[in-house]
Amino acid sequence: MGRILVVGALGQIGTDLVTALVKKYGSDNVIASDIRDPQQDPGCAFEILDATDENRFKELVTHYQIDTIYHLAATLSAKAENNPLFSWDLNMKSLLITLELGKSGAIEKLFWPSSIAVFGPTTPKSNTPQKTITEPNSVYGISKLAGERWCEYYHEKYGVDVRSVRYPGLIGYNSLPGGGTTDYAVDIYHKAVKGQRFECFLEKDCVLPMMYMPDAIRGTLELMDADPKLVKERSSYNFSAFSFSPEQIADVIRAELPGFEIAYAPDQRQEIAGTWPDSINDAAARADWGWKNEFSLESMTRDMLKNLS
Ligand code: NAD
Ligand code: AKB
Repeated sequence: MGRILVVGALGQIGTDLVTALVKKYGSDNVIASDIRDPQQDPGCAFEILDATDENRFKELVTHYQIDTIYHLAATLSAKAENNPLFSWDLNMKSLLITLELGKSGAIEKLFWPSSIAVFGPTTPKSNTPQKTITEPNSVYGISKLAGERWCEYYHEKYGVDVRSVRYPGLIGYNSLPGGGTTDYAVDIYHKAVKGQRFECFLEKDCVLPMMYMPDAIRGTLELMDADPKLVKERSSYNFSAFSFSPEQIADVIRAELPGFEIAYAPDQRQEIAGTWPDSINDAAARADWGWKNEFSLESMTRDMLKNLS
């Protein structure tokens, strides 16, 4: 077995993914990388890697005998609107470098996450199907949709074993989110445990699909472990757990912390959120490779509050 390279490993997902990979495969078999230095020991080897630097990618793949890449580096939805061309360049160029590594046979397997951001204002909003209208109108959504098309293309034309899910908003306690539209659903818990009032940048009734990080990491590893014949969707799988609005999550937090207060000051992130589905149909992931979420909004909330306290 070759080693695993995690790109963008210091971000919200990478922090938990590296821990899970080290636990599963051992610290000698996992290499964490990012464009910045770690603030704490990632528990395995760490290398600086700019995901748009093809030569450095090749150097690390050869040096560490990498056979699997988890490519997490990207600019997320809210941040991408501030710098569209930079974000397009990072999100696309880095993906194409990793797909080319798959095409050349330098690596055997690639994970690249897509997002519910591939959907847009013309997509059916509820129980959004796997295959449906995808006309995103955010920079991030456009890059994720193009990325999905490239993944399927490289799989069909060159046999690249690339696997992907359309993550919903992810919520975890080990790391902070990096500039997305669903970030409020992490920040709210940090304020709640400090006994502070939370000001939400989305409208109180804006329902979005969300998932607890332990489920997201387990599902990601299950997809990567699945028999290739079972992975029928090579663009990206719908991937879902539950949905809620800011008002609903605040009610569930209040059931645990009765004094918790929330106020609303919607900003430009509401424009993005308003174009995304309120719920996702992930029947294909469940049927093809057995995806099943464990956490609900209520059990996630109890676990978040316990761990953050
Ligand atoms: P994040 O912003 O928290 O982390 C991204 C990491 O990439 C950061 O550590 C950053 O330093 C690093 N990075 C930035 N530019 C880089 C570069 N040029 N080279 C190497 N590293 C670079 O993001 P995340 O939430 O961990 O998301 C990871 C992936 O999952 C992204 O592709 C994102 O679109 C996708 N995703 C995330 C969510 C979510 O809710 N977190 C939902 C859907 C999809
Ligand atoms: C974001 O809000 O940008 C991400 C995502 C759903 O892709 N959390």
